[in-house]
Amino acid sequence: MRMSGNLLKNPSFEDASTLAFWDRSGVTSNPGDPQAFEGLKVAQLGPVTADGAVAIISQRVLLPSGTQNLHVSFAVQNAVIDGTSTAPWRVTIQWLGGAPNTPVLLEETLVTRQAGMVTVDSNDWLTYVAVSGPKPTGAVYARLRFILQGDVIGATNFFQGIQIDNVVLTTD
Ligand SMILES: [Ca+2]
Repeated sequence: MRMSGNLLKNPSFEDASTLAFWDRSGVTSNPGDPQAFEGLKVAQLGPVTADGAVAIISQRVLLPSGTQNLHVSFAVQNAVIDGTSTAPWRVTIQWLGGAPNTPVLLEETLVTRQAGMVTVDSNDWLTYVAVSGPKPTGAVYARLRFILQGDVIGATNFFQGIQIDNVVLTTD
């Protein structure tokens, strides 16, 4: 099968409407950034300010016929908000059936924050590329999720936020 174009809408978060086409939960925003990875705006998750608090952006896409795997790439950097340590984050794919409110058939974690990831400069983006496992039988849609979660380990709060830009989701 020929590789698809980007399945995501508003993939660089440039739409004038805040995070258009992305579903959101928790503290999220769409700041302008003169040092955006691409264009002029980014998606920001957090800061999360409690143990277990989450900030999520996600987008559901219809899978093209013949989809076998999904490929995702994106850029990420720490959002320098309050100087505390950065919260863990992960990127997942949920494979969904075709019925309304269908249960998630399978959720895969494609990328997690690397221990010791430090991007404190305002133009210090890291880029990631990941490939899912095979599409489960019955999957019609997929949901790409960026999840930031506050954590407390001992006396240390991991409450910082992150910024995301230039997300590309394609089939093989
Ligand atoms: Ca952008």
